[in-house]
Amino acid sequence: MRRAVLAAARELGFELAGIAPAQALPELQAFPAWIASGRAGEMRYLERKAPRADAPYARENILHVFPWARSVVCCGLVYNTAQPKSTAPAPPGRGWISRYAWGDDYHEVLLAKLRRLAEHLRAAAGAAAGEEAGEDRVYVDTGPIVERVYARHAGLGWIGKNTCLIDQHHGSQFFLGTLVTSLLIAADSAPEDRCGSCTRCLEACPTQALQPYQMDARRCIAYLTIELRGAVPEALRPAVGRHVLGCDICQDVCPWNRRAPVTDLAAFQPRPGLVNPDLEELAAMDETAYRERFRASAVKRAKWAGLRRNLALAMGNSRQARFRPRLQAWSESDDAVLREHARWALRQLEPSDANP
Ligand code: B12
Ligand code: SF4
Ligand code: SF4
Repeated sequence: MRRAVLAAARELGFELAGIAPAQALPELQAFPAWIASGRAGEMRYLERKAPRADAPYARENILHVFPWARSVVCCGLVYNTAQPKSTAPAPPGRGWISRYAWGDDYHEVLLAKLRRLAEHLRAAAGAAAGEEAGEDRVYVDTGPIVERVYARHAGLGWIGKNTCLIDQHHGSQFFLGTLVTSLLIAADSAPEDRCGSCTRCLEACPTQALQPYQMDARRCIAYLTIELRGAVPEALRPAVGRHVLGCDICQDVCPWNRRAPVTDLAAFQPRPGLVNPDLEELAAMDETAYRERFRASAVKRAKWAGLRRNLALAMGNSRQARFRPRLQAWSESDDAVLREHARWALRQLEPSDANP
């Protein structure tokens, strides 16, 4: 059954696949303290409670929510494409949308593959046992599972100091998909940590969001530009730089991504204009054009309001006077958050002697 499910995962296009045991894993002991320290920010879904009084958080142990689970099939799908890194020089006034959001929404791409994988597994189990396989669930992001921890124990990679899961051949620019099953399948083992004495990601992070193997998500640009609704804390705005959605810096400086392979999957190839996007071109879209352009795209998670807020910050941080008309228009917007961010951005465009 193990061989059949891993072969099926490869056939479906997953570059990485392995099996973890469905049990509380040692890294998850750090989870309650991470939540209690407030580092999840406003991502309340991470605090989902377990249906057991002695175990506060669902994510502490997969068995809290899936008591029938015996194995976790973890799969990785590369999204890296042959495009410049965020750390490479770009023309002035260009923004950055994270690499993972250039193509189609990854949730749908992976879920379709995982559903087919579950069918393969049921068929293999039925053939082996002469009866129907039991329960299973498939998830990409949204399940009460800390996916990287299970994927590590499924042998897909080690958790780097930047908190990403890294494979020595594929780097870290791959998504994870998870299939929880009641079938018992022989598990893999976790690979060794190959970060060594490197600290590049910790040093390159513009907001100092990282400590080795742990993140303060409240400071991460991915959180600030995608998850956070409302105002971006003023102290962090300059460090957000040109990012309008997500951030790739701690992966782009990682030596394991230097020669990482790229995908030829059509769904993950960049849509036009999203690599080093023109800020004014994005800002000129009305809401209808935005919905049309980002249909079935992960960019939609930031919402129309969030994207415009982020564009205002990136324009201010660019110090390019050509963005003044757009920012002036936004500084009178009915949207209070956009109005305030545009006014902040206009102050960044003032000559430096007036703005020491
Ligand atoms: C919330 C979330 C975020 C948050 C918080 C990120 C974070 N580090 O926790 C924000 C919005 C910031 C974010 C950003 C990104 N995310 Co995200 N995110 C998630 C999500 C939905 C939950 C993660 C979670 O539970 N975090 C809670 C913390 C506690 O978990 P953790 O960092 O994984 O920490 C564990 C380990 O680090 C472990 N640990 C391991 N070793 C050690 C050693 C020590 C000493 C200690 C103390 C702890 C420790 O302890 C923790 C468990 O208790 C997952 C999907 C999922 N369901 O898992 C995707 C996921 C992790 N994200 C993903 C991606 C692609 C990204 C971005 C690259 C997107 C972007 N470019 O903008 C960035 C990467 C930023 C980064 N450096 O991690 C991928 C990661 C793939 C990979 N190869 O690693 C995932 C798996 C989604 C997917 N299905 O593919 N994300
Ligand atoms: S994604 Fe960007 S802001 Fe977040 S930890 Fe990595 S470098 Fe820092
Ligand atoms: S940059 Fe260095 S320390 Fe950071 S994740 Fe990559 S190898 Fe590990």
